[in-house]
Formats: sequence, C-alpha cells, structure tokens
Amino acid sequence: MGGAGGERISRLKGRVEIIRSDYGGEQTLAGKSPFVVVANRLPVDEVTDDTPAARMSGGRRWRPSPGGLVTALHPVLVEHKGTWIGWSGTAGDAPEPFEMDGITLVPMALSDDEVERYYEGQSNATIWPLYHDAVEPPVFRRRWRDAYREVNRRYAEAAAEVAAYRATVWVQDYQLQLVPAMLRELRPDLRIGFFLHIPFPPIELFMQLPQRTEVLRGLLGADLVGFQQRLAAQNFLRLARHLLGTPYSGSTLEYEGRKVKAEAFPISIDVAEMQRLADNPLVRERAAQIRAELGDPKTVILGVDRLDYTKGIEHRLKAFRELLGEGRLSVPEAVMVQVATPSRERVEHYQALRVKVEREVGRINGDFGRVGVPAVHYLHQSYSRSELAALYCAADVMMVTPLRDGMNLVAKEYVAARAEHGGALVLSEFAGAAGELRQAFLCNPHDLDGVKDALIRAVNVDPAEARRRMGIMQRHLRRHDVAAWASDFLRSLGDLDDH
Ligand code: GDG
Repeated sequence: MGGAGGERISRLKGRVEIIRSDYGGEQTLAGKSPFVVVANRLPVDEVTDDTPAARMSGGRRWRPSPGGLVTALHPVLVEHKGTWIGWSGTAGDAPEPFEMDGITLVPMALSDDEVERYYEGQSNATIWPLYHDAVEPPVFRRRWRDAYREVNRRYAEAAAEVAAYRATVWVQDYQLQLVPAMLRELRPDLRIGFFLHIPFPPIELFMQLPQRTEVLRGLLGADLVGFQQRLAAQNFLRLARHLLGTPYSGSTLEYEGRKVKAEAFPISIDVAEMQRLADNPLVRERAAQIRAELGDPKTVILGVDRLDYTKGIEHRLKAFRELLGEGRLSVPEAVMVQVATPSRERVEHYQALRVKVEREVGRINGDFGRVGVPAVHYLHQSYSRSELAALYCAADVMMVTPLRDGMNLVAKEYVAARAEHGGALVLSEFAGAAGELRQAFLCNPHDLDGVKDALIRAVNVDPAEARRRMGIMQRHLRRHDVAAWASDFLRSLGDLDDH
C-alpha cells in the first residue's frame, strides 16, 4: 500500500507530531498515515469511568467494540501504521486523537444537531430506507441534506489531514458517500476506495433522491467503489451512464479523465473466531442451559437482528403464528427466541416498528403460550459475543428473513457456529448472503406461505441432510472469511494501473 509513494512516506516518517492523548499523557505518533480508514463510527465505545484517576486524566476511557470490519482491518492497520477516523458515538466535543492496540484513532465531533440531521435524518431516515427498496417510505428534508454535506466535508478534511502522500484511504458506507469526491479535490495524490455495506438501489429508486447527482459524483471520487453484490455494482454503473452519460465497459467507467472501477466484494465474518467460540466448553454448557431453560423443546427456532424494519421480523413472527394456528407447529415442542437488539431508537420508523413487533409477540403468546411456557421469547437487549454463540449453538433452526439486506452476517455466523452439528438456516432470497449460502432453505419473505413452507422443511429436515448442507456452507465460509474480503478489496484497489 502507498505504492510508489513509499519513498515519500519514509521521509514523512522522520517528521514526528506530538498528539495529546485522552489519558492526559503525550504520545508521539509518526507523521502521517499511509493507510486510513474513514467510517461513521470509531471501532471503540466510550465507557463512563468516574474513578478519581479517570477524572484526573480527563475522564474519557475507551473499550474496543469488536466488529467484523475492525477484525479484518486490524492487521492491515497495524502493519501500515494505520489511522481510523470516525465518530465516538457521543455528541459534543471530540476527544484528541489517541492510540489503541497499535492503531491511531481520530475522533470526529458531531453536535446534537448533527446527530439528528446527518445521522438519524439523512443517513437513517432518507438513505437507509431508500437503498433498501423503500420498504419504509424515505423522508426527504433539505436541512438534513445540508448537515450530511457539512459532516462529510469534515470527515474528508480530517482524512486529507492525516493521510501521507499517495496513501490509501478506505471510506466506509452510506453515511459518507460524498467523502471520496471531497477528499479527491483536497488530495488528488491519494488512492481512494469506497465500500457500501448496504444494497445499492436500481435507477428508478435512486432517482427519488433530491441529492442524487451529488451523491453519485461523491462516490465517483473513488478509484474503486465496492458493493456486496454484482447486481448493486451494475446498478451503479447503469446509474452513472443514465445520470451523467458516463460510458462503461465491464466493471470500469471513465469519469473526468479517470478510471473508476465498480465491483462486488461480498463481506464475511471472522469464521475462525466464531468457530472457536462455538467450540468453547463454557459456550457449549451455556447452550445446553439455554435449551433447558426453554423447557427442552424439540425445536428451538432463533432470530437475531437489530430491531430494524428491513429485517423482516414481523413477517417471520406472523409465519410462526399461522403455523401454530394451523397446528403444523405446536408449543411446547417448538419455541421461538427472537433477539431484537435496540437500534436507532430516536428514529420514528424504528419506534413504530417496536410497537408492531411487540404487539405481534403479545398476540402469539396470548393465543398459544401457557403459564411458564411462552411461544416466543422476545429479548429487546444486547448480548455478548459468547452469549450469541451459545444461542446459535442452541438453535435447531435459524430464521433470517430480511426484506432486503446488503449481506447479513448473522446468517454466516450461524453457519460458522454449527460445526458438525447440523441445524437449518431459513434465509431470505433478498439477503446478499443468499448468493453464497445456497444450501439454506431459501424463501421470499413477502410470500408468507413460502416462508411457512421453508420453516416447516427446515424443522423437519433429516439430520444427515442438515449436516450435509451445513458442511458445504461451512467450507465456503472458511475460504471466504472477512480477512479474504479485505485483502481482495485492497488488492483490487492497489492493482489500479492508472494511479
Ligand atoms: C450492515 C448491513 C451487512 C446483533 N445483535 C447483537 C450483535 N449483533 C451483531 C451480529 C452481526 C451484526 O451485529 C449485525 O450484522 P448484520 O449483517 O446482520 O446486519 P447490519 O447491522 O444491518 O449490518 C448488512 C453488514 O452491515 C456488514 O457489511 O451484512 O447487510 O445492513 O455480527 O452478530 N452483537 C452482539 N450483541 C448483540 O446483541 N455482540
């Protein structure tokens, strides 16, 4: 990485900057960074620490928040003295840059107003629903758009500030689509990659966006724009031709005298980590305990999602209710556990969804539960990785039924956790993961009868057949883990010959 800029980078390394850390001490950080990740969030959470020692050092402490992205990028970041730019998750002033686990973290400040307009508004009430097939109507507000532009500009400026000459900058996701072009304008020497974690919509939908040309030009500032699926990359190439008349051939288009590549890089998980967790005797023990606490049912059906209207939680509950009503499933032989992790709770769509899901859970339990034996165990909480792994190990059937999903890592985590134990995955055709996990019980979540049939087939699958299917999917995941995803993307970005 950094390519021909290596000479310049080593010269820059001689220039040492002093940056005050949040611990109140002083750290020396070597010059500028040859590899920079720009994402809405930093890969850390702030922990409230009110001890005297913490108060003396400014009181801000951090805990890594391990996610797939940071796991995949950590080795690359450490090797290349990388920097990660992102929001700390708390509105107000940003702490000074600091180091954690060999990575420099540069916190961005977002005011309360910006959290509301840029993050909850433009990102999560306009772009998120629009890019997910408008399964909820996107809301368009001019003042949200302005805040989005302003925040994107600040992220771009921060990246321009920390990146070494000819560095590689990798911008992540839908909150920062204007950053590539803004950054290129500030720093034409950089190699810029962008990866979109969510779907990219077909032209007809994208055209609703009042900011459509600006967003498209924003993305075209990158050298490589990565998507979860080939279809999304094609939507993007077609859109550029439609809106700007930009010709393309294969996966490359010509834009303002540069080449821009649009390709698919299906993201994955840290498969080895999930397998290690699932093999851990304590996790196994916890899985057995969960089954016992559920009353040792014949079939445990599991859903794990952020409480989001794209995830098809209501559709899955309804399918379960109808199957109980028809006697094709019954309590206590079958129970469902639905983890719905709290998410974006200040956004209106999400508040409405919570009401609908909880009403449905109440209805099912009212109709089919017994004293001490609910039909659905609904958990609006967050869990540790090991508790999630225990739930995956405890579940005979996993239901992943999004109406639209860029990839869906939960589906991949379930497969990775099942080892030789079989189990069945019911998976929506509209999750990116369906492109790879072909041995799942695929269904169209809009077709309720189809979902019910897929669930019944999964519940009744012959154990040997279940193990066969799971084995094929596991082998696929072992070859395509998140490290492979990151290196494929960075190799493709590094291979660009016009740089
Ligand atoms: C976006 C795209 C794409 C969930 N609850 C808990 C918890 N989780 C973890 C899961 C999984 C992750 O969160 C969720 O990932 P998904 O892929 O399922 O969905 P999104 O959050 O919508 O992610 C998606 C992804 O980006 C990556 O590109 O696949 O399509 O929408 O890892 O395990 N983790 C913990 N406690 C919980 O309660 N620790």
